[in-house]
Amino acid sequence: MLRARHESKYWLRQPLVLQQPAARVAKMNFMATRAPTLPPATRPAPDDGGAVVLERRPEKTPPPQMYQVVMLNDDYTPMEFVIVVLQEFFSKDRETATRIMLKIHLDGKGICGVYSHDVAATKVDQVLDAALKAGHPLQCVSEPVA
Ligand code: TYC
Repeated sequence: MLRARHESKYWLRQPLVLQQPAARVAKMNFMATRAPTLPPATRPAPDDGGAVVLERRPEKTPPPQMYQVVMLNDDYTPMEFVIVVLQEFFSKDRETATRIMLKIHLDGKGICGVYSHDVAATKVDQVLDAALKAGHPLQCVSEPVA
């Protein structure tokens, strides 16, 4: 049977902009009576019973491995040179530098500071470079902190 346009069940399918003003209003009124549909992303899957799946959060990044710069004793490097090196490259005040130097002198080695890998390597380079230039056999190494 041939129906008038407004009787057709397809009349609402036309794009809203193409419809006559009265049809647009009728469609808007009609839509206002419908329950809003959820967007697909938030609509629960039909067969999951509304279950919520929590995603496992990735593990926290572990703190970076730290390295201690250890200075070694020898019989030739002057105490004063070691104190100045500790002040200059390890930012120690005179008193702390003297205490560390004496500890190294007595124990054979001592920790100058703890740093990230690259910073520790740079400190070692600076000490060895200064010792070499001054003609002292002062040695130091960097080692991972347990
Ligand atoms: N033992 C050295 C001396 O008697 C002093 C010294 C201290 C050298 C610490 C090295 O890392 C060192 N002159």
